[in-house]
Amino acid sequence: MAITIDRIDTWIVDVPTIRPHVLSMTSINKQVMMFVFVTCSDGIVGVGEGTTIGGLSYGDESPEGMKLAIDLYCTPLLLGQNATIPAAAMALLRSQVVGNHFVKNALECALLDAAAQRSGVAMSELLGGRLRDKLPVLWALASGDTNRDIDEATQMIECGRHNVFKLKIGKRPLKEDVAHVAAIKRALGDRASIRVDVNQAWNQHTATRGAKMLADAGVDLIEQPVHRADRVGLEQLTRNSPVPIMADETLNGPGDALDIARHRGAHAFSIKPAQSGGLFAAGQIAAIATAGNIGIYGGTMLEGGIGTTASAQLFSTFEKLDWGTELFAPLLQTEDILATPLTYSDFSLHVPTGTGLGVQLDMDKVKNFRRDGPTRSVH
Ligand code: MUC
Ligand code: MG
Repeated sequence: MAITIDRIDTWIVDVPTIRPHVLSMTSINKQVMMFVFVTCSDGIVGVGEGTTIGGLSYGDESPEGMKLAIDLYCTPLLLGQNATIPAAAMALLRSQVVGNHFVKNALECALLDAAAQRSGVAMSELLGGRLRDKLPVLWALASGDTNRDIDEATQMIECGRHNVFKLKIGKRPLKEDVAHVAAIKRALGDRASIRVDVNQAWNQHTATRGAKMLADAGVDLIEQPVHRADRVGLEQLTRNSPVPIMADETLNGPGDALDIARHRGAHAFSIKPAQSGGLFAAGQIAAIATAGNIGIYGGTMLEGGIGTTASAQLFSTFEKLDWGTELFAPLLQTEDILATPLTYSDFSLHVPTGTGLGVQLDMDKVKNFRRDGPTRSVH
């Protein structure tokens, strides 16, 4: 008898951050995670996560909206489907649900987690096979305060956790932002690589000036300087900037990747499974980047332990990982909601080796942080 998808539960969980995280478009003090649990008829439960930044201020989907989309539209489609063929379940979902990339990614992760547990392998093996056990991981300096950022970075370097830093800029006038970046680079010197993420805040003129000023300040990479819709602007910058340009918010799936690659519209791609519409879609972006000779970077939506591990499982299969990863976000939360926290050392994240995702949620902690709602048990 076929093993079927028997039940799907969604929870919203709020965990505070260790400090404010300030981006050009919003500041956050907590991270909101939507967890989806897919229970199969053989008793195996797969889990996935849908997380974004600042409700709807970063992208088109919010955790609350993801929950609603799954409860109302995806669950009725998936119940009773064969749980052993995640690709078929996802094809059905894609045929009936437009967009909703974060939702698709969370469900695909849960289906793959369950399938990999059932097969007794790590999720990376269903995604093509693991090529590395450790992923280089940077830290984002985004407290909004230059001295606090310098202290934070110094501590990270000294304890061997991170020596690459991404500075979130774009909120302040250009000159102030560049002074902030230059002060941090001066303080850290050759001990660290400094990159910036503008989160779409600049127009073309500011971006052109900013790229030159940031080059003089010693910055190694500029992420998404202009609005996500301004592909032509990104392409022009890529042609002229003295610092490599990375695409992030403009990259919402393999179609975007192909379009950008065709026009040589970026030097690097920040690959995010949620933004891409799933783990396999993110893998397809990596293939397009490789074919187009575009640098690869493992991005994050500041997911907690589940989403971060899913991304790590995928990124571990990448042949090229030119710019490393930013899978640091569980460390930004005050409480780790995994039964065994992920290991960060040697400036790297260790990819879990157990079956499925290879990590388990600490359900007591998760229940503690869970928003009020139906208290049906998932285990
Ligand atoms: C983004 O804009 O890349 C990743 C790191 C961080 O601080 O924010 C996220 C999203
Ligand atoms: Mg970014």
